[in-house]
Amino acid sequence: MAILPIIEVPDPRLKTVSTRVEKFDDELKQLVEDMFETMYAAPGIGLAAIQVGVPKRVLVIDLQEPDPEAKAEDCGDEGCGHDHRPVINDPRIFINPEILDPSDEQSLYNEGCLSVPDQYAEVERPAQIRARWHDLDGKVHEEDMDGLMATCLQHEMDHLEGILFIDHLSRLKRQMVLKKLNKMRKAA
Ligand code: GNR
Ligand code: NI
Repeated sequence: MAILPIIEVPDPRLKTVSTRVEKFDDELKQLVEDMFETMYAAPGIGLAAIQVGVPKRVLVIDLQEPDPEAKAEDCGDEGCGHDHRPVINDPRIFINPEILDPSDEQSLYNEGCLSVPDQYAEVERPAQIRARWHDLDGKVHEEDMDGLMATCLQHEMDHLEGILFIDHLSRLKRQMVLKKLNKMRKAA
């Protein structure tokens, strides 16, 4: 297991079109393990292989949504303002994913990306999709998705085509986001 460095803009590798996985071998399993460790450490809810410099069509997602059944845990820090509800872990692996019949209905989500750190912007995408992908054994799966899962999978699949969420914004908004990021980097 290893936490891998995450590539950030303007690294040109983020523009790579990733290639399909042909061999479902131990090297692939190792990559997926390292991607989960890297995503949880970041922390993030999804990661594409190209974000750790590997141009293969491999994604991991874990939405880590708060457990609606569980009560908030007291962190001891009075009024700290954070949500301390335990999350439900649901690690998902998508190899060679495809999107089938995206809905005409769109949904807006305030997206972020580990490769564009600490920057957020509203992106519109189809609200419902059907996804098809391979698992680690090469077996094919299909599932209807909506909500954050549909948004996140489409964000991750964009990475496989060398596209970032900021590429969906107007040029003005994209430049504003990149300027803010540079300002933040200089301050750090
Ligand atoms: O951690 C992430 N959060 C997120 C929020 C809204 C829409 C998409 C995402 S994915 C992002 C992690 C990432 O950069 N994946 O490529
Ligand atoms: Ni991203």
